[in-house]
Amino acid sequence: MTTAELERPALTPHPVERTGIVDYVTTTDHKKIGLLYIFSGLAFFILSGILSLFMRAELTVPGLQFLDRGTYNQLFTMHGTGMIFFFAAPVAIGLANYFIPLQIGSPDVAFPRVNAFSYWLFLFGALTAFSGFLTANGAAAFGWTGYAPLSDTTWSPGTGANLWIMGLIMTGTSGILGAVNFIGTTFTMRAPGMTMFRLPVFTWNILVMSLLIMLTFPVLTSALAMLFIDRTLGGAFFEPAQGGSAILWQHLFWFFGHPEVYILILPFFGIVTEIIPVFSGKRVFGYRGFVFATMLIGALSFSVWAHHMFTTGVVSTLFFAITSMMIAIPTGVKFFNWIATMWRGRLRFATPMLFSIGFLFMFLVGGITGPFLASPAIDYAVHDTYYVVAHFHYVLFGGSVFAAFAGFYFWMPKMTGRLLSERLGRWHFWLMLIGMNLTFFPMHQLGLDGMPRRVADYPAGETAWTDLNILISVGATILALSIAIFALNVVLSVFMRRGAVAANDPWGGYSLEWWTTSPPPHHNFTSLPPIRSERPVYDARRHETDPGPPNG
Ligand code: HAS
Ligand code: CU
Repeated sequence: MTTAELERPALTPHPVERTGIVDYVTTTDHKKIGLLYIFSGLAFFILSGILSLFMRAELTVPGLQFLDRGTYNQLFTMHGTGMIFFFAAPVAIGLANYFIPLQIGSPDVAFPRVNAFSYWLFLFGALTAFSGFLTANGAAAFGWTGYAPLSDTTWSPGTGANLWIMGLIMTGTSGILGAVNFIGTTFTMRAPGMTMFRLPVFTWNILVMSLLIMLTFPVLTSALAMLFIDRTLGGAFFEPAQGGSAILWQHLFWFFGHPEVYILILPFFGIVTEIIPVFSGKRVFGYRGFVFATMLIGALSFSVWAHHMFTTGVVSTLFFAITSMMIAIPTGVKFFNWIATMWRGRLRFATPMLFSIGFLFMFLVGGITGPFLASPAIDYAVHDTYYVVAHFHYVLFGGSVFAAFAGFYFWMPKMTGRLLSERLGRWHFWLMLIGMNLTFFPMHQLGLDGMPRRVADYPAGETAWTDLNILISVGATILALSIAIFALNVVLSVFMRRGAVAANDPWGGYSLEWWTTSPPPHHNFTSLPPIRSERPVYDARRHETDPGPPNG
């Protein structure tokens, strides 16, 4: 190997290209589109979070104080819709947009114009759904699951529901186009030497996520189209009185909806799998195990949908209980691999690692309540109670959100050229950890005590419920505070440029994004190191300090 091959780009930050708003509107650069996705996703995170604070204000004590029941229904519907469709998936897609081309050594994604189109379709779709709040009857109010017959015109008259359907059809189409792009990019744009089994695990997980999107989003989109026909053209797909089937909606929705929950976690598994090895000073334990476990989770996720429908009485509880519990096996493989990666490593507890470890503990709590819910006998007791709310917030907040923040602290320096403040980052982490547990842990107890989900009020006689609800609202306030600290951190460190200037590789990273400048130039790379393993930058760094035998 020649020294020229090993020559790294200058260690000074790349002069940030001065870009105006117009440039972001017309761009087809995957990095700018990635940033657009990330910042729009974060905006919807804050918006949907504010909706939940209104719900917490209402639920703190019994009696209706601020909201009427109808408004409350709109709030939880748009909270769930916003968090799942407009925040969690888009932020993952944004990070994937930014980092997949970098991680595989490519100048851009396979279809840059389609990529720009996907982003704008997503943004306008999300705004369309939220615009329901501006209509006479308000926004959709039947939950993010849109169950029939609640979503028909008798129960949900008005334009808000139609806007919700249209919005989701748009964001769903955007997701499909995004998935096509990631699959095309990963299969066709890899740098020489970047074989499939040298792909960073994040890229692998996005690939599997994309396959899940390709196979399930069309199902949701079709169901939504059918619902739209029922509502506006006199169709009767989901109207039993006219020969339709309400349960059909649930089958279609959950055939999409259960793989969707893995769409919402696989990218974030990928992020922590990038971070833990770097901050443990070791290579990832069981690389192939991770990849195959991801594939197995993806495949199994198509066979479990009816665990959301146990109490309908029309599904085989035994079959779906067994398949659901089997998912614990590949997930458990990942857990043991994460722990083995840290085992005897030289651990560094910088913020990305703190959030990753927070993820491990919190996701574990949420994951473990999964098999409980997958046991039909238990599910019959706790279905539609706060126990389910506790489960999915531990996996989605404790899992996806913790890992997303791990990713932000890890990659923000690469995207912006500035490191976020570690001090504010630690405040953010600890407050979020405390707030999250105060908010969501008591919900297990509330659920076991029988408090139903999706209600604006509860009886004043249930004093235990009131105590727990007060605790939960205190927790939610702490959570909101922690997010405000993160926002402050971004404003101070990035926008006001107070953060330390990031070198190419501030953490001692392994994958190719750490080879180029922070932020990378328009076409990403001026040179690439030889790619001989899944961590080429680490190999090159080793080679610089110890070049080995000549010509070696
Ligand atoms: Fe879930 C409901 C079952 C993972 C998200 N889930 C939801 C909802 C959401 C959601 C959003 O079977 C509510 C939807 C709504 O609005 O109605 N879930 C599971 C199972 C797993 C699981 C079995 N869920 C997730 C992930 C999510 C997510 C990931 C998003 C990120 N979930 C259910 C069921 C319902 C449900 C029912 C319906 C409830 C109802 O009544 O409505 C698994 O993938 C979890 C696997 C992970 C672990 C932890 C790590 C594994 C280790 C290995 C050893 C563990 C073993 C198990 C051997 C298990 C460490 C030991 C078993 C013991 C019982 C101790
Ligand atoms: Cu499920």
